[in-house]
Amino acid sequence: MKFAVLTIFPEMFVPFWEHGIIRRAAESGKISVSAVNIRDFAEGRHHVTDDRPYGGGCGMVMKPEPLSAAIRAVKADMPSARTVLLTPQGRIFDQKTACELSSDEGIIFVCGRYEGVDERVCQGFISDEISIGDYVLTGGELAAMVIIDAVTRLIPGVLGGTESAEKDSFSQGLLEHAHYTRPRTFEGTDVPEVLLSGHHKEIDTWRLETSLIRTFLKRPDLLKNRTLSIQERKILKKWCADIENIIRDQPLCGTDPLSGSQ
Ligand code: 6GU
Repeated sequence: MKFAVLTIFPEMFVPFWEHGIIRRAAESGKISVSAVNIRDFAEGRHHVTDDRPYGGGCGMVMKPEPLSAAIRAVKADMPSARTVLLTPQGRIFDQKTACELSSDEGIIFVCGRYEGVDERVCQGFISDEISIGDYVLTGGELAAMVIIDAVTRLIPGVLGGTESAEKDSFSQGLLEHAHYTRPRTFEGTDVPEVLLSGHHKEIDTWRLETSLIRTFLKRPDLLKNRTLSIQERKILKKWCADIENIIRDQPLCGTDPLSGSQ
């Protein structure tokens, strides 16, 4: 997978390319990365990339000529790549989109800055608009890094055997189960006994249970949009029964503070 990023701050990407899994993926040839300076495509002595908006108003707009020239130059090397504009107006990035993008041959990211990009560039040179969430960043650079990071780890062979993408939070529509490592007792809290038992089936069941309960407590919206497996249904029903038993076994006492009566 080839990633090219068009930005006026290419230096922002240097530490990103040079660490961790992104670095390893680049070194092993699973990805190739480049940050292209839009300023290099700007004419004139000052290589200006922005200008005042027609119609007035505050803020600056990215000029169309340098940006379109930069996109054309990069596209010549990556003819099959989609051209993604990072903008808060784009569709919201999620794990499913990361998965879709991970089978592309190449992606060109265009990082907007200032108040926005000249509309004629958006219309003539951009195939996708993506946002990373409902908040406003000063530019698309961090968003491009977020997307490149999430996509890279899904490319086959990028994660080693010990770091699996299949068990990720979201990949099965559930949050990941709880994790423990040594020591066995930390500040008075023990690792759950089942994890020390060596019973792989029981461990899998426990993990699925913690995964389900976490999702229910932290992100119930994820459960609503997902079909439960037979085993998951069983686990949830067991909890329901356990909770009902607890309630049934409690004696009724005191008054109901919500009813307002004494
Ligand atoms: Cl992709 N760009 C900017 N500037 N702000 C954002 C964003 C992108 N995604 C969320 N906020």
